Amino acid sequence: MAAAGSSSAGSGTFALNVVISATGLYHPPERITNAELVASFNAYVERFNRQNAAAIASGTLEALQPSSVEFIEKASGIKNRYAYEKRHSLDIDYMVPRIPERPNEALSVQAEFAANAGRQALARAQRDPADVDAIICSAAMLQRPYPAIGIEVQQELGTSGFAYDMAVACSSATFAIQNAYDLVAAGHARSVLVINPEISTGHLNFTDRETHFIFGDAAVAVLVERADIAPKASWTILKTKLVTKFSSNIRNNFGFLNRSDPSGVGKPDKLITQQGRKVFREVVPMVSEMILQEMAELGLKPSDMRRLWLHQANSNMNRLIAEKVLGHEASEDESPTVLGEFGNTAGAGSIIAFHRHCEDLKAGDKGLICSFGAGYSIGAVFVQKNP
Ligand code: CO8
Repeated sequence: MAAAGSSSAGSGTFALNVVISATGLYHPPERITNAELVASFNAYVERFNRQNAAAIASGTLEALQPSSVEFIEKASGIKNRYAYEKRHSLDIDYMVPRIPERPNEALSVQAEFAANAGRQALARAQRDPADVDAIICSAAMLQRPYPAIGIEVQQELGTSGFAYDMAVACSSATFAIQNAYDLVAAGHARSVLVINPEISTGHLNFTDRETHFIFGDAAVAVLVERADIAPKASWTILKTKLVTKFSSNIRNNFGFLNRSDPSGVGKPDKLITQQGRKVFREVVPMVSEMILQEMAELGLKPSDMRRLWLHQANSNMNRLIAEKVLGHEASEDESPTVLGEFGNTAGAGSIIAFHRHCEDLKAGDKGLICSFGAGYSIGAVFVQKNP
């Protein structure tokens, strides 16, 4: 089975033969509201400033500034986020989720997280796990380098063939969807389960005013299949496009070489750091121009785009991008947000928006799943609803 149509670097325009059969979503039960998060952060700040009052008064140390619910909601649109472990994340003596290590014989935390979403996607697609040929487990951060989390999920779900891990920050899911498409189009697999388990709170700095409110935890799964074998060929993939451009404006220096310089171990740069304002300014034009260019290649006018399922980092960012793409201010129906409930779930955000807001579309309706984030990385997946 070969893909038809044109193809340029990072891009594919396809014959109508590879589909998204179903999606799955899992989030942990515990939720943190902005009020709870800010109360914890401000208690931490108050104690830090009190304990360091002399140094602050002498000018050798800068006082920490408090956070505020009003700022968070206005600047980002985030109201809540799900968290793998809430109590220690908010306890000012820890400010880190406590997730006990498990023995090697037990299912690992991230594999369990991934399997929950994967199982749901398989059930919704009416797909027997044994008929899945590959799993791609793609996430901003992976719990360990090897053995691949994806291979553990393969064993847990009972899928066939092979599995591997990959990581492209907030574009982890869309990049993996293109990989899955390529596997199917090249004939290496007929059915590929893409899973994106994001335990973002594990690498979030709960003591950093700039970022403490941004991230939440969720896992999503997308079943990509050959149309002719899919019991539920829900969405045809019309086109994908991947773009990257190097930037350190969103960066995490955690890695296997850290122990080679003990002076850096445990420093804040080993968690996520970002220049949010710069990211906002640089990414909005990159994303909107890329989408418009890809729409032109597909011969799609703004009025042909029924819905945009955009990356969920910031509601103001999405409003600007959607307006540039559609030519008018987008309604919640045209560009739904899930930030209020989930916060930024890294790679999972655009898929959560799709999962939650796709059932009402009609056969023939076209839409775009689009992620953007660290790298920079942008991943676009144009889809069309099937009867
Ligand atoms: N409470 C109150 N005030 C605050 C706070 C706070 N928490 N934080 C900052 N302020 C203040 C600042 O000090 C500043 O004050 P002043 O004007 O006096 O200097 C003022 O508020 C404005 O600050 P900013 O300019 O920083 O505020 P913005 O309006 O730019 O909003 C955002 C900040 C919300 C971060 C915004 O810039 C944003 O969302 N940018 C885009 C970020 C983005 O898209 N990132 C990409 C996605 S992330 C990704 O790809 C990473 C993947 C890896 C996952 C990692 C999981 C952990």
